[in-house]
This record gives sequence, C-alpha cells and structure tokens, in this order.
Amino acid sequence: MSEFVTIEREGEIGLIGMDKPPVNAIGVALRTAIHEALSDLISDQKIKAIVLYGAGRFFSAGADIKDFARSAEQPTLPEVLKFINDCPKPVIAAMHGRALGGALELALSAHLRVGIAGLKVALPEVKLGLLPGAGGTQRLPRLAGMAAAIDIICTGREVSADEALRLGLVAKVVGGSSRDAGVAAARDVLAGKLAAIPTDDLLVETDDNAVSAAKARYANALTAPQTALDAISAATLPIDEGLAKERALFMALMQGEERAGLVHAFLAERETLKIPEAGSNIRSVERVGVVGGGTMGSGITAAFCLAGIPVSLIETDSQRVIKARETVEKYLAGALKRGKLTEQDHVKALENLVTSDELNDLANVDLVIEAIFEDMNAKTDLFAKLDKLCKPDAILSSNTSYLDINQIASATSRPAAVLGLHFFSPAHIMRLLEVVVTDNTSPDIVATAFDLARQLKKVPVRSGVCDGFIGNRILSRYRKVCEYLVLDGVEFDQVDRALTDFGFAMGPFAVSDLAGLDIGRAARERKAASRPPQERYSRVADLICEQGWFGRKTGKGYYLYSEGKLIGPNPDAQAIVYKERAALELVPKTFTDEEIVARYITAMIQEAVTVLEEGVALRPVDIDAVKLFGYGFPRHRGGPMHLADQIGVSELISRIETYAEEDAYFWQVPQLLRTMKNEGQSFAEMN
Ligand code: 3H9
Repeated sequence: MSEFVTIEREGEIGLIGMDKPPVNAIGVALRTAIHEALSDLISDQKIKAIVLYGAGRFFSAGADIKDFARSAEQPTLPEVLKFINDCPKPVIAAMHGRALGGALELALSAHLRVGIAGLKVALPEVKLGLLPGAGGTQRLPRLAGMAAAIDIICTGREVSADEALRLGLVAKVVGGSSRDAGVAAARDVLAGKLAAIPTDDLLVETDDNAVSAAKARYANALTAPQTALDAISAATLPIDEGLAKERALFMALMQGEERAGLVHAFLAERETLKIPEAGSNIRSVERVGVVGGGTMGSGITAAFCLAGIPVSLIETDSQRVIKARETVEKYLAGALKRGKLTEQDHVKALENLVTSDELNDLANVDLVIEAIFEDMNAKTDLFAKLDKLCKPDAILSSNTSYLDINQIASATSRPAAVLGLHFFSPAHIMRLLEVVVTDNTSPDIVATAFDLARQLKKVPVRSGVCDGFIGNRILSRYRKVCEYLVLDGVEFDQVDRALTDFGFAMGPFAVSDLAGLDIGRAARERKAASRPPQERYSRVADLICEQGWFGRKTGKGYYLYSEGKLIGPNPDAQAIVYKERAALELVPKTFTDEEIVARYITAMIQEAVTVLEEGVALRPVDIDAVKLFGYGFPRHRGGPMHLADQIGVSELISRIETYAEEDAYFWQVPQLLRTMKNEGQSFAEMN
C-alpha cells in the first residue's frame, strides 16, 4: 500500500486517510493510492461504508500544483472521482481545515459530506487560470444550485462551514476530529439516520438569469472565469456530457499563458521564502518602534497593529504625534470596516498602540523601523542615537527607498543588527516587503525579518544594497522609457492606456499623479549631480512641476482632477510637451500600443537582468515577486522574468539592439542575456 494513505477498518466502516504532508496535494501518487485503497475496501465484504478524511492541518489543498505536467496521467482525478461517485458502498467525506479545488471536488463526488467547525472550502481554480476540472462545475450546481455554483466558482472565494451547511454542501458541522466525525456519520448512514446519495444522480435546475448576469459580469474578466461559466452552463446536460465538456475546457486552459502566469505568481509568493538564512535563529519581537509618522510610518504602524504586534510610534512634537495617531486610527477604522479586523482586535490594537514625541520611549523595543525623510545625515544621526538608547540586542532597520544602508549601519556600534525593511505605500495594504541585507547583517536578523513578514502577512523578498534596491531601481529605468516615448510623440494617456490594457491597474503617469509629482522631482534632483552626461533627459516632468502642478493633490498634473476624481488629460501639460519637442527639434512619431508595451517591458527586463547579474536579487523569481506584489505587475503575466522567458532571450536582444539605434547609451544588452542565449538557458532554470 502507498505511503500516502492510511487504511483502517473499524467494524463495518473502512477509513482512508490522505497523508501527504504538507497539504495533502493530490498528485498522481495520491490519486493512485486513493483509487487502490477504495478498490481494496470495496472488495472487502465486511466493509459496508467508507470514510475519506485528511491527516494533518487540512483535508487537502487540492490537485498538486507542482505536478500539473502529470495531470493527464492515469488514473486522472476525474477518473478517481467518478469511481468514488459510482462506488457501490456509501462514501463519506469528512473535512477539516481546508478543502480546496480538487479536494472539494473529491468530497463533492462522495455520497455525503460532513465538516469540522472552522472548515473552509473553495474552488479557487480561476485564481490559477483554471476551472475546477474534476467535476466541480458539474457537481457543485447539483448540490448548491446554479447561482451559488457560479458565484463560488467564478470568484474562487472561500465558503465558511456555516455557509457550506446552508448550501447543502455538508450535511453536518461538528466538533472533534474529522476521522471520528466521519465514523459517526458513516454509522448514521448505516443506521438509516443520514442519507448518502451519489451526486451524479441529482439534477440541476436551469437558471438563465444567473447565467446571463454572470456573462455580463465576467465579459471583461480573464479567460478562466468566462470559461468556467461555459462549463457550469453545461451542468444541465446529462452528467457524462457535462463532465466531458468540463474536461475539454479545463485541458485548454491548462495549456494557456494565463494559467502559467498565475501558477508562477502563486509559487513565487512561496519561493521568496527560500533564502540562505532560513533556519537561523529567530529572535523574539514583542514590541516594535516606528520613528516618523508620515504616510509611510503611519502605514507601517498600522500594519503591525493589524498583526496584533504592540507598536510605539515616535514623532518630533506633540502636534505631529496627534496627526500621526489620527492617521493610524483612520487606517485601523478602515480595516475594521472592510472586515480585516474584528471589533475585539480593533480595541486591542488601539490599546497596544503608543504614540509619543520621546525617542527614549524606544529603550525597550525589540525592533525599530526608521521612516523619516530621505536624508543621509538625518538618518545617520538618528541611528547613532538609537544605537545608544535602545537595548543592546534590539534590531535597527530603515525604511529608506534607496539610501545606502551600509552607510546607515556604520553610524551604529551594531552593524550586524541593522537592515533595511522597505515597505510599500500604503504600507498596511501593500504586500511586498523588501528585506535589504547589508554587508554585515547577520543571518539571524534576516531570518527574524522574514518571520516578522509572515506575521504581517507580507511577501518578503531578500535584496542586496544598491540605489533603489530591486524594485525602485528597476522602476527608475522603465519609467524613463515613458518619458522618452512622450518626447518622441506619444500622449501621456496613450502610454497609460496601453499599459492598463496590458493588465496594469494604473498607467505610470496616473501613478505619478497619485504619488505626487514632487516626489519624482526630489528623486531627480538627488540624482542630478551623478546623472551621466550621455543619458537622455526629459525636462517635461520638471516643467510641469514648475507650474505648481503636483498631480492629484493639486488638482492638476498629467491629468486634471475634480474633487479628487480624474476627469481627463491635462491639455496644459500636453502643451508643455509640444513646446519641449519643438525646442529639441523633435519630429513626433507614432507608436502602437504594442510598441509602447514592448519598450516598457524590455527596459524592465533589461534592468532586472543587471540586478540579477550583480547578485542584488537572489533569483529571477524574487524579481517577479517584487514587481507582482509591490508594483502592480499583472498577476496573470507572472512577472517580468516569467514573461521574459515567453518573449525569449533572442527576441529581447534583438529588441534592445534595434532600440539602441536611437539611443545606444540607454539600450545596452546585459552580458547575462548574451550568455543565456549562447547556453540556451532560461530564467526559469535559474530559479
Ligand atoms: C486544482 O485542484 C485543479 C482541479 O480542479 C482539477 C484537477 C484535474 N499543490 O501556502 P503554504 C505547497 S488546482 C502543490 O505556504 P499555508 C506550497 O507551495 C489547486 N503544492 O501554506 C508550499 O510549498 P513549499 C487548487 C501546494 O498554510 C507548501 O505547500 N488549490 C499546494 O500558508 C505550504 O503551502 C489551490 O489553489 C497544491 N495545491 O496555506 C490551493 N498548495 O513549502 C492552493 C500548497 O515548497 N494552496 N502547496 O513552498 C493554498 O491556497 C495554500 O497553500 C493553503 C495553505 C491555504 C492550502
């Protein structure tokens, strides 16, 4: 028998326990094991009912995402599930923790389901660019009705145990272990107290309203929810026809780029945790200090409050303290309203929040995050003070977006305990956290930062020190391409439209308006002295700032705003572009949306490759995670390095060489790309 299932016999009841840590993922080995175990119990005359349950934390996380290449190997999951449905003895699925995707489908093919309190079920396949491909689109409507099935499948949302009970997905929700609950339910079935019915025997009522409403809702969505809807619509057909249709649609999605991108994004979130420092001693962080209560500092403070970690926020004077506290309280009230925080946790978070204008109040914290303005002298002064007043084993970190953390660390007597914790605005919402490791940061400090990120529900990515770290350094390059495109003939809103059509939530010019054009200007001023004379420079943004137009907050930037709402392009900003083009004697050219996207993405990949070459990022997948979780890169495209593999190294080199005919300084082929071409290597292989 397989190592992945346990088989037990308790009187007339046979038990199959799935036992494949960490999440009972159902790959070919577990599928085979379940099939064999079931055959064994069917042929055992003494067994009258069969219970399926999961060992460990969950019932199961569904089909094995890492084993998708083998999903067509026999027995396929649909075959195993048909075997369960057709089993001559009643089969009871007893679920605890989570039953997701193929695992819920497994339970739907059983004749009765029971849940343990706290259970969450879902068919999250659309989030991976798929549809439930093992009967979910046919059996869920049979049990819960068409409208509920459309909602659950097309959104991929989680369903609580109570809702599952209401919808008829489980017959009972009980306490205790799933194994024992399964045995109890099986006894009830054998005693005639509970009915066990093959799901495939049930009929589905058509619901044209629900289908047409969903068609309209998902008309502009990704392919997966639309295709899932087609599969669900087939649930009114005889079961075998519906299942065949579902399988065909599932296999088509499996081949798609959308699926590849979304699965890569899912795995990227977990891959970034695999760092050289993993396994080092993790220090306990009981209370955190944040210095600086501006947008970043308040957001960071709120992030800790949301995670239930006590935090002390320090500002320079009482007025600023009041303002910072109000901001944090506003963020927490928002989280409460959105259901991210319970009433009870909200009260506790406020109790755990200390605000003060006394730096000495940080004497007992375990970790300090500095979030003051970006000035090296101010930061080194502060770190020298913190070094003196904080506990000897306190960790000191900076939220700087680009300054040299090695230099900041050298202002202290504990450089091994200094690192960068670069949050992204709004810090209580954005998931990315760049963990910037200096030349001296010790492994236990890095491991502690990663553990903290887990508590904050962030996606931590390890970065080396360089100007802008992984994210902003790459951003500063592809952002320049937008400036060049505008000078060369494209209107701001065409750039934005091309990129939102590609999948970014906002275009780069709309983002600049939102962040405030003064922020970008400060960064340009800082770099002005070191800007290479050969580098092409667009003055357009500076000229717009000269008008006092800083974007959304001033009502004018690249766009015009009324009461905070974007109402259209700013013709006066465009006039500045025309004037600048004339001054530079540039003849405007036209660019298609595809050309705009190609230049933008190629510049992003070009700098990302340099970041890899220099070892600032550990692996291509870390860069993907940075762009996905901090910069709005469209999730279904998997990240720039995943996309680079799809574009191909030769094509990328050819693009850069073509663009170099206009600007040979900006467009240079990184050596790593040439090496990859010669060796036929992909970025995926470097992960
Ligand atoms: C499907 O079912 C298709 C069917 O309809 C049709 C088939 C024909 N497979 O997230 P964690 C790994 S599609 C393989 O850190 P948590 C994960 O990568 C599937 N591996 O734990 C990680 O590995 P590593 C539909 C999986 O407690 C480790 O397990 N199902 C799978 O924070 C721990 O994971 C889903 O979409 C999997 N299915 O969260 C569910 N799931 O240590 C996806 C996880 O090497 N999974 N791993 O990095 C989840 O949502 C979360 O992992 C879960 C646990 C909530 C289960």
